[in-house]
Amino acid sequence: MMGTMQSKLFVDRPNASLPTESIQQAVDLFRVHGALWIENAFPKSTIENLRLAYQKKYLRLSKKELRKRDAAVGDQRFMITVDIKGPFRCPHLYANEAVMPILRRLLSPELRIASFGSVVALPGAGNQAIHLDHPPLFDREADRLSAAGFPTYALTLVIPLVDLSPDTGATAIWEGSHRGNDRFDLLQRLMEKPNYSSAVIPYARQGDAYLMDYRVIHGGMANGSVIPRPILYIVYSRPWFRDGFNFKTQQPVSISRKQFKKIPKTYRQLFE
Ligand SMILES: O=C(O)CCC(=O)C(=O)O
Repeated sequence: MMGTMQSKLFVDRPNASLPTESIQQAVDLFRVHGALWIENAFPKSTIENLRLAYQKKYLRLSKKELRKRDAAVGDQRFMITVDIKGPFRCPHLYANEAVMPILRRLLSPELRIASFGSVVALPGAGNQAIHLDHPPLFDREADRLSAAGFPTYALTLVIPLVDLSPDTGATAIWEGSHRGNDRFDLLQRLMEKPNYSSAVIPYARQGDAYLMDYRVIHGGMANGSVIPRPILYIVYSRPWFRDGFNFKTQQPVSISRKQFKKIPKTYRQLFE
């Protein structure tokens, strides 16, 4: 039996800032669990518009084209960098009023967007291999152990563009696996023999989002429905972090000079 996600925050009004106590509560939950489901962060209509734009631009690409872009991240599952323009260039999306204060406290007021894109699980996609999004920052085992309780250096904001359900699947997350000395043993066991009994799955609706520490063990679940399941992701990080692991050939962020100039000055630092 998979558990329900303990780490959850409800936003009363989408795109609105939260009281200080709620921000602190969210930060504390994330630090403990390495994940946080944020309900009602965005207006549903905004997400539906993004879904339509995404469908028009990216779901037209053939599997051959996607493979040429080096985008496969599993069986029938593709990672596509999204051009930051039109509805994707919306400050409520990348600098959301409810989410941003939580991120600033977790990462630093100097945080940056390390990558901005999407993962789409097509109908029939199987379970993704259970994984970490980035290898440990330190190679030597002794250094890894010293780093086991470090604060987060990067995290992913996942924004599902469709309602997630047991049919469409969602992301299975091993809460608490971002820290502790036994996380690598757990990962190895799960990679060798996938077992979801200790995972939690946020069946998020359009308008919800979930945060995952870059160190948390997770994996996309099968899509047994007849519709594609696109999720947008925005990875926020401390300013010194560069993701050379996931983006050897694909661009982490795609924004033209013209579009960058349209970003309000207060948010430009996020993209620098
Ligand atoms: O498809 C999903 O739900 C998650 C995808 C994912 O975790 C990844 O590609 O790293």
